[in-house]
Amino acid sequence: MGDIREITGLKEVESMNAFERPDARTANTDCRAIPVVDLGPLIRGEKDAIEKITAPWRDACENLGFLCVINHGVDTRLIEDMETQSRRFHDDLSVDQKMQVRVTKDQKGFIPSKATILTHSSYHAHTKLDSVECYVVATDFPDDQAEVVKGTQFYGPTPWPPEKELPGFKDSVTRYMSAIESLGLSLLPVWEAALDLSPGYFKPYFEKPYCYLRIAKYPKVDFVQENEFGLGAHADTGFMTFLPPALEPGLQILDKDKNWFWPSVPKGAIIVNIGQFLARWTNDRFRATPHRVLPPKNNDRYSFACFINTSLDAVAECLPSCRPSDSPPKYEAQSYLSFFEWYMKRTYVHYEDFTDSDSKRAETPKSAS
Ligand SMILES: O=C(O)CCC(=O)C(=O)O
Ligand SMILES: [Fe+2]
Repeated sequence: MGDIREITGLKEVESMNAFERPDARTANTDCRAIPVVDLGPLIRGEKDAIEKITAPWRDACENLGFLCVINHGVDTRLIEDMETQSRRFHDDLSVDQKMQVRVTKDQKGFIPSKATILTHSSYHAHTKLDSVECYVVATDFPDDQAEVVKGTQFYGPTPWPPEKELPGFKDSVTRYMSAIESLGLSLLPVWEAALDLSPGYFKPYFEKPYCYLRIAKYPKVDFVQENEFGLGAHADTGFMTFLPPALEPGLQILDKDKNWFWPSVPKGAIIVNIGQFLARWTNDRFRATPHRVLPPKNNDRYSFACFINTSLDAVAECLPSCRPSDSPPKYEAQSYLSFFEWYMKRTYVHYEDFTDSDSKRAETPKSAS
């Protein structure tokens, strides 16, 4: 498959002496509105809701690959509370406490700063490790489920900080995640209609949705070099992502002409974008759009992207409405589990420490150098 990070845009500064280069945040990057879809009719259960939403949804997915939803039904207080919970996790716990819940082979838990780089990237300008630190919460499975008993990768439990260290944290985060999961599942009829699929087509693929939440902190940085990122350019992995815009700027999106821009989003909206698993399912009719985060200047930045995906064992084979008439589909049928595993091994340096049957915790993640 094509590398989603074949991205340029820094050439003009490459020839400059390091001391003459401007702060990367001051580069000539415009601010643009992204498509806005009103989910009010769907949330209110109006009869013609799907018809109203389908055309703008399809248009956004086939072009920018990013949109935002308003009147989405997620209580503002839940979003505000997640901001508080993110700060509590990152700022109230000590490094030792965070390392007690460090990331497991299942990609759940705390990932310290400078642990991430897309090691399969051909985007040579991005040579530094990302400054983001994050805590990942993901769907847990019953203890007696066969894969859990066997220790299959991604089926193990989320390591939570003890309740006495962060009272109410688990409860708040779980409540937020289930609100976003419900929103995602309520949108399945919209995805089906936008892809000309029969009603209910996606339902069996979402029997046990595998969802995860990245509770991230981007520390403020005085000066940002041109190949330095909070989170380097990437496209998300799964089906759909929900991201309430962070209070500090930082997110940039790559348009179809390979220009980066800062998205502007109405107050209260939630950003929605497409992951690579859905994009390959649609034979790239829907776009898994590269995006990145520049470190903030004035204040630390907190974000909580929630990824709503199919069941881990769901197999995506080019959708009937996306099959090319004159050639085979670009991608082989693949399960979400095997795609996710492929992606994670190439994204996190700590994955060198894990094998499928290895249930031990990672040691401190290695640096890439
Ligand atoms: O922090 C943000 O605004 C975006 C985060 C993101 O892209 C991700 O976690 O995949
Ligand atoms: Fe992302």
